Amino acid sequence: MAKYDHYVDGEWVAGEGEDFESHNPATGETLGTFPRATQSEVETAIEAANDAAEAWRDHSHVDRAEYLWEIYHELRDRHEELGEIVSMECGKEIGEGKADVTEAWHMVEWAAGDARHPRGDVVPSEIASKDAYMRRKPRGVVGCITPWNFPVAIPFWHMAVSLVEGNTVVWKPAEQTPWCGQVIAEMFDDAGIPDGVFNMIQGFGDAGADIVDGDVDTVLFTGSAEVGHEIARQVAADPAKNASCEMGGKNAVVVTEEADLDVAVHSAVMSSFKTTGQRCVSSERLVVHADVYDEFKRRFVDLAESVAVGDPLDPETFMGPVVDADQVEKFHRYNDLAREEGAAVLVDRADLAAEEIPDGHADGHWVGPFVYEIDYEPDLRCLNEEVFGPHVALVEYDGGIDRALEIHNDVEYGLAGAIVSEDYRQINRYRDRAEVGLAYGNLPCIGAEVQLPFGGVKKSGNGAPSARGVIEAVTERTAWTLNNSSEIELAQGLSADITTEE
Ligand code: UN1
Repeated sequence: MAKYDHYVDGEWVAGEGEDFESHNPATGETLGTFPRATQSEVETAIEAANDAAEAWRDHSHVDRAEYLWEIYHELRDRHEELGEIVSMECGKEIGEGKADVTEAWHMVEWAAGDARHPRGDVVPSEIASKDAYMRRKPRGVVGCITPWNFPVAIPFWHMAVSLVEGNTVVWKPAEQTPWCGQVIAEMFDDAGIPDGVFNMIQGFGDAGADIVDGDVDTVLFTGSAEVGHEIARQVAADPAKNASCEMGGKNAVVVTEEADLDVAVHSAVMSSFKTTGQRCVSSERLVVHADVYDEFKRRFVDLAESVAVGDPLDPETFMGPVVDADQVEKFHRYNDLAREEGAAVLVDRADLAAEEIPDGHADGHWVGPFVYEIDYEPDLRCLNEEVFGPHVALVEYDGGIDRALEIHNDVEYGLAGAIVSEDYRQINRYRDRAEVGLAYGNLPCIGAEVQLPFGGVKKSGNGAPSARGVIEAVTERTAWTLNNSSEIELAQGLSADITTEE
């Protein structure tokens, strides 16, 4: 089995830390051995990125983007192969594994294409002889910490824009998906990116913390709320640094009495069970009007009973396994909690039946849908805390759209949500009042395109570390004013005369 390295300063570096293994969550099979970065290895990577920063920022945006176009083509050429690696390493079904790679090249295309678009603003001045502009400069070194559930797409959300804008990067892939990290690093190596501009170190949370503590200018983080809030707090204490963090959600789909139930059921199943509920935009709450509740429930339950859980490499599979044993344990813990809090269980495939587990996959992390109904009360933990699995509550409401919104917004998170309704007044009310960063009408609350600002409000994050949001995080603005006259004239009626004592 292959043993892989870190990629630092243009070299593959063996690393002196302990080794760790990557496992296939569907089979338990070991996929590769990786070095766990030590603090001094993280520091060396950050030093390389700092040393490379000056020369990299001297390239034009268009020249920097050329390296990314190379990667864009390699992502497309290796679509099938890399899609399978994603499926094998994080357990997503193959269609989603391939979509992860597609999302990655879309992001690279956006960032590299953006290199030829205007940047900054021309700002009018009060003084006719002055030209004023808003210009952007790279911040320097960007530390990127990415999750396992989009192991190819999200690294490119962070890194593609950071690099085109003239920053160098130090990246730590999730410890569950180091092989995807390895392949991405190979692509940067193939593209011939200058030494030190792109650095990848493998490791766990301690290595992530060393990036955050290290000599980096910006931290981009996508992952759990627990870790993200700690990073945001730590970075806020250092005025020289900034952080853009995207964390989880306790997302809801609202189905009103005016809903087309075909759209509602389809949207809810996609929102709750795609990626086995392991998207930060997955929906664990379905808030359904009393008039349509019984029919919606019957149809949703039927599908939850029958969605195909199985081998992620089989194109007939809808849901693969969850990523690891910790996720299985958390899922069961929250299912038990829901029961304790008074849930009436409607579908319990949590312990997947032995005959549903594909041959040769007994060591996989298998779970199936767990669906329950519960009377809404504000403080129920099962309606407030993110599980990150196919754990779904049906909550019935009575009254107008504002009652649905009250329930929808009554969580600390605010990432994604959807409304299903044929009534434009209800839809627009939801659009204006739903406390989320990504809102959908008559659609699932998953599947955002890369050119949208991806990020949430409230506990779900700040700064949206994708597309335009990344530009904000990884550049500094300069308000630049040039005088075209040999006289100095100031704005606000401020006198430019120098009076002397004579
Ligand atoms: C995530 O949920 O962790 O919007 C990222 C989507 C994807 C990205 C999801 N484009 O569903």
